[in-house]
Amino acid sequence: MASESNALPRRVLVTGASGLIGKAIQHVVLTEGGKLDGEEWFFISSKDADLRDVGQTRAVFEKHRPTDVIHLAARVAGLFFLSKENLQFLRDNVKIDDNVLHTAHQMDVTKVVSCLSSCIFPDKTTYPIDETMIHNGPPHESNFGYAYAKRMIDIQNRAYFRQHGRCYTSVVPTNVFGPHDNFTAENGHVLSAVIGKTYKAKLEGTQVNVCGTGNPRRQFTYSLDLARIMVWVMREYKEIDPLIISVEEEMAIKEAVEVIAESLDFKGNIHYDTTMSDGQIRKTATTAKLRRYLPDFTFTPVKEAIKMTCDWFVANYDIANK
Ligand code: NAP
Ligand code: GFB
Repeated sequence: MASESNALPRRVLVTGASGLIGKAIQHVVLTEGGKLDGEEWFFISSKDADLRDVGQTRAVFEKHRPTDVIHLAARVAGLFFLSKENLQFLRDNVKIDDNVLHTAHQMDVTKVVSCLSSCIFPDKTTYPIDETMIHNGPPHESNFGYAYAKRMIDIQNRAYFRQHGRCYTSVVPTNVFGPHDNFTAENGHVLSAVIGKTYKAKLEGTQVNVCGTGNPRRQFTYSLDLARIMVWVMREYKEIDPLIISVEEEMAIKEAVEVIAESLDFKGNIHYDTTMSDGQIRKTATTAKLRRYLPDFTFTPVKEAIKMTCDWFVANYDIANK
């Protein structure tokens, strides 16, 4: 991915940098040599500032004086936790996003790249979904609080452009997984939660309980691939309109569970608890726009990426969020 790098020097602030995607961006920038001459990067978490608080947001921006922001900070969870606390996810994320975008504007930040999510897509829709369809009808009821908060980022970006000419934009990742994920059964996303549960079942000699039928299909995107593309977006993407970032292929949850069991060498029983929700059956997104920009980008094959994530989890069991 060639870079024009014509706007250097650049001071990039990454919010939410201690999370799954933030750690992947740190890896790409600091370990894979993704940092360009003339760039300085600052990685912050909630320990540096609670971005729900406008004063703390302002203080951390004043400290680092960014020219560009990759905004990842959010209250995030898998389906089951999100659906229990729609109000809290709505309120916290609306506050975080408003504080970050408005402080960025007040401090003359040139570019902000925020994260939407494929769970914000309309529930009743035609497939595949593209970037123009995000607001066409209500999202799935299970995560409406989180989804409406995320949709507001796109509305805010348009308003900052219309009123102030700002290039504040967003990406739409699908279901992301990788090292440093949240592997807890309580609020992890499906892959990380099932990795955590399967490894525990292996250690304890018990069965694995998977939620739902295993039939829903998801586009599972490896965090390192997403991070590589997000760094490109920060440098090169000039649109206000969102960009879907995802692998093209879909995988049934049941198939993913089998890949996890094989990767962790789990030979015990796998039970599907069909009394639990399946959530949205599918939310297939098209990657046509991404392909127009980056026709040659190669995603890590999903099975390989699941195996690498399992290996990371086992090797880092002591420090993993499980
Ligand atoms: P994550 O692992 O849960 O990390 C969340 C990050 O946000 C952490 O660094 C956390 O800091 C920070 N944070 C949370 N509340 C904060 C607050 N009040 N003030 C400051 N920082 C706060 O999330 P992720 O999976 O990396 O997601 C990053 C972004 O991608 C989010 O905007 C999410 O909506 C979006 N996204 C994620 C997925 C996915 O499948 N994971 C899919 C689509 C979009 P601490 O560690 O200090 O708490
Ligand atoms: O990753 P996930 O929680 O969220 O996956 P979504 C939920 C799907 O996986 C449902 C099944 O079909 C569940 O029945 N599943 C099976 C499990 N076992 C488990 C388990 O142990 N934990 C979890 N969590 N699911 C997400 C949003 O929707 O979309 C996220 O909730 C994010 O916040 C993401 O925006 C992109 O894929 O349904």
